[in-house]
Parts: sequence; structure tokens; C-alpha cells
Amino acid sequence: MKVAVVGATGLVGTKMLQVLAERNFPVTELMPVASERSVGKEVTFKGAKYKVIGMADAIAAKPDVAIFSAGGSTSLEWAPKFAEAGITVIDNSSAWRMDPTKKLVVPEINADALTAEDKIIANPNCSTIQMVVALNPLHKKYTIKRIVVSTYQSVTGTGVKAVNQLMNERQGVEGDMAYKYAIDLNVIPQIDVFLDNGYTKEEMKMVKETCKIMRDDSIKVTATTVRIPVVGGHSESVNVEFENDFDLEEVKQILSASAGVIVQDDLANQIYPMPLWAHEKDEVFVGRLRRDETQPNTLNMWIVSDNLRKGAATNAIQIAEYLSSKGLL
Ligand code: 2RA
Repeated sequence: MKVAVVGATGLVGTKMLQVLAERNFPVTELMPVASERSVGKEVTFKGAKYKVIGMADAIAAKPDVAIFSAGGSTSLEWAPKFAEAGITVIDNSSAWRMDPTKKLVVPEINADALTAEDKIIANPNCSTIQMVVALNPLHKKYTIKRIVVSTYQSVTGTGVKAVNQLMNERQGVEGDMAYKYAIDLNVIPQIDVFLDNGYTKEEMKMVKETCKIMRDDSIKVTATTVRIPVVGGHSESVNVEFENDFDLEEVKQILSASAGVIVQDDLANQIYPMPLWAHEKDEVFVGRLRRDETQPNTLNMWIVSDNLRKGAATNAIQIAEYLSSKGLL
């Protein structure tokens, strides 16, 4: 398989290369691709060095699949050009996610919708992916009515500049600011820009993408997304109301048997999901499972995952693996 990684020098692009190698994706030829200013830089894949090439050269080299993590505007401009050349694009930006002609895929949930005609496939937002991986098996059993989610998101979701801001602040060093405010010893209740309804773009991604991935527009979602001074992954406090009542032990069994989910819920030993443990893991970790005692059929849960892995690189590569296994590339 000839594989292009577009945006290969960024945080997610670097993680893509790492995950492709770890999962032994059958790469016969690797093409790291980036914007003109990064062309000629070197990246490492499986111990070998590769020179970064430009977009037009990558199209001319005809990879089977191009995994994009280069931002929305690059994707809007270039993904159609790759697709027209017959290259399947898996895109990690928000550019195509809500386009009704494009599939928004979390393989555990809706990979079955993919066909060979899907030439631009959208990878969902990180905070959405981890939530739906944990909620979809429960939706199938009990039918979700409403979700109230608050997130605690890692600075890695912003990119390398934000990681540097946090580390600089921690060491008392002056440097570029990724955020308007200090992030160390702080919490910022804003992720991405504000929209007319007073929610942020990140919050509305969680609202809209959840319904699209779970193929159910009746699910109500309300979100508050927050940046915290953490690097290992995103955490989410989720309150979910079901149509039907549930048994807590059965909820744990369903989650334990679900692909990509690990239950960490051992109160006696103070075991619950934390970014410290989720970091560099591909699964979604779920714990603090308990009834909301204020209303019927309602569950509280805590969901943690490494946002650069299942929230980005791993999910994109799982899509490529699915396409390859079904002969759709
Ligand atoms: C964030 N969701 O964490 C974004 C990254 N896609 O900021």
C-alpha cells in the first residue's frame, strides 16, 4: 500500500507515522507530505529517514491512500485534487465532517457505511470520538435521549505551540502564546471560536457529529468544552439519559465487551480513568459509572482517551485498515 501522510511534521502527523509503524500497516511506500515551507525536512518512519514532499508531487506519485492532518483550509483545497486523481483521502480536519455527501467514521460504529466510492472520508473531532465509542453500545441497548457533557481537554489538541506554552510557563520561560491566557495553573472554558449561539465551535462539533456518527438525529447533546494543563489525553464528564432503564452491572458488562473500550471502575482501589494512564494507549477508558439519583434512567460516567491516538491518528488508521481489509482502496 502506498501511503501519503499529509501534514507529516505536525503533532498528529508525527503520531500518524508512529501508529502506522506500530500497527504494521502494510506500507510499501511512505510519502510524508507538507506545505511548501516544510518540503525537504526529514521525518522518521520505522527507523528510516524520509524527505517531506509537496502536495503536487504527492498526487503525481499516486498513493493508494492519503491521510490528511493539515488543517481545514489545506484540506478544502487539496483533498478534492487527491480524490480526483483516484486517491482515497482520510481527513482529520473539520472541513468535510458535516458535508452530507461525506461519511464521518468511527470504525467501531459505522465503518459498514463505507464503499469504494467514498474518496474523501472524514475523521471526527477527538472529543466526539471518545464519547461515541463509549456511548454507542449503550445507545443500542437503552436508547439515548439526552447527553450533557463537560470536557477537560489536553493542550496537545491545540498543537505543538500549546504544548510549548505549557512547558515554558512551567519553567518560567518567556515564549509564544497559543492561548490568550496562561494555561499552567489555569483552566480555559473556551476551545476554538465562539459562535452566534454562545457555544464554541468545539462544543457544536460534539453536538452535530454525535448524531451523524450514531445515525440518530433525535439524540440531544449539550456540551461545555474546557482546556486544562494536561498533555496525556482528553477527559469527559458525561451525564446520559436513556429512554429505557438500565442495570449498572449490565452497563459495565456491555462496556467491557465493547470494541475499543476498557472499563476502569474499581472504587475500593481508587481505580478510574486518568490521562496519565490513557496516554499512548489506543483505547477509550470508562469509569465512575453511577446512577444519576436526581432523575430516572440516567447514568453518570467519566471517559478518558489519548486525543492524538483514538481521537486522531489511530481512528484514521483504523479507517484505512478497514478499507484495506474490505478491498475498498
Ligand atoms: C482540541 N478538538 O482538542 C481539538 C483538536 N481537534 O482542541
